[in-house]
Amino acid sequence: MILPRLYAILDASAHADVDCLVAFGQELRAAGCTLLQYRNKSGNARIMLEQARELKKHLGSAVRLIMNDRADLCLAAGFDGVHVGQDDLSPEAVRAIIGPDRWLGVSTHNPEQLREADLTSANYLAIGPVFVTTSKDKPDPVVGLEGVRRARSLTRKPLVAIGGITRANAASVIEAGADSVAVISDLLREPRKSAEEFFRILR
Ligand code: 3NM
Repeated sequence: MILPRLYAILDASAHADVDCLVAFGQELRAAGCTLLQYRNKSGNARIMLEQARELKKHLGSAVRLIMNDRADLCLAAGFDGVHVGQDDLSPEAVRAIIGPDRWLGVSTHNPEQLREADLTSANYLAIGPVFVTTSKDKPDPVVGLEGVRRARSLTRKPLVAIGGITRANAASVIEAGADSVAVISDLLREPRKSAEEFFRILR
């Protein structure tokens, strides 16, 4: 499995309504994004499913869609994978729900969590926050580029770096050993232009 250099995250809280969310995803797709995660921390499952189905309808043929946290909503919306954190269902519990073929990603924030996640059937691991982020409530301590290097040394699975990653620092994150950068904020203002620049910088 090969991850694209840019893993765009569509955070529902950053968009006024589902039409804006879909339009944002379409801009990212136009820029060449092939991997998108839908994230909605509001916890309203009904709204999440509605939004996810719209994303699937408009983007699903061209883009791999990953559901944050919720294996049930991944299946209900016909998504391609699930991304879980340390407080969600365990990787193996998710795997039992989504089956062998959908992608499973696991967030980690330190070497112990990374080692543990490496032993699971996760298809890729995430490490973060690499830098200071304002997009996550109660983020774990910043791991820095050193944390990315350390993570790289501890797993052979594809590695996603997340947290405070921008066009200005993305090359250093890939240089430190990440296969892909996951981004919320630095795509928001001009998604198409920004994503194109990420791809140019990370080629
Ligand atoms: N997870 P931005 S940091 C969703 O450390 C998320 O696991 C993190 O947003 C982790 O690109 C983060 O705006 C926020 O910093 C990423």
